[in-house]
Amino acid sequence: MTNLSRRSLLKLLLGSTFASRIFAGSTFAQTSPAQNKASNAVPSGPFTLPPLPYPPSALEPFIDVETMTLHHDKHHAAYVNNLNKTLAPYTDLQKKSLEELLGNLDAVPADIRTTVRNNAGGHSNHSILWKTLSNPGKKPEGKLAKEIDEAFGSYEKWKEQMTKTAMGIFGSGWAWFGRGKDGKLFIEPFPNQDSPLLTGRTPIYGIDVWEHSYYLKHQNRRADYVKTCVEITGW
Ligand code: MN3
Repeated sequence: MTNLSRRSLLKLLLGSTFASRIFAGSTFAQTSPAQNKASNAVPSGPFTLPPLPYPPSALEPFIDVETMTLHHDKHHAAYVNNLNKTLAPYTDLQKKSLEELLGNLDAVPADIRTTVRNNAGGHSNHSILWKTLSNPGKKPEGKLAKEIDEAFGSYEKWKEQMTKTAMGIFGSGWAWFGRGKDGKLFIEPFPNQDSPLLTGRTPIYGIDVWEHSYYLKHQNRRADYVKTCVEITGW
């Protein structure tokens, strides 16, 4: 036998021993905990966390980098993960958009309805929030500016009403500015993670008054935070 063929034989033997060990169960013993882990793991879809459209420090000093990072990477991510986990057994519901899920909650099984309401709401609300902070301080223009003047008197009056509405919320919730099915603009308080989408309306801009959105920087001073939000809203 040549050296080469001996080496080949050795390789073959080692290979087959290795292969037989794999088939004898060591690989299965290794994969089953991994499989268990996979079944407990949060599904990666159908909903995904949108990246922040700017660096988390972009709104310093108004919104600090720690709050922005926690708010997006932990709180918003949790709504997305919980929604995916809840919808995992429901392939029909996974095909629906946030608008479709929230706009027709009666189509969602009763035992997961509140969870879907809270987490689809949380995902939708925060996705809109990050976008509305993209142009800090930029005033509304064109048609929307005109509509705001008509509906609220002026942009200053709009700010006052947003502030009053946000400050009037007891506990956690949102002040939403949006458009109704009739095309009319509104400002209204919403509890928890409720969205205007629940009643078929379109959310445009919201102030998140959950403590997680301001407590690190403003502690209990919700008024300071709300004032900041209204000033840094961009259009
Ligand atoms: Mn929040």
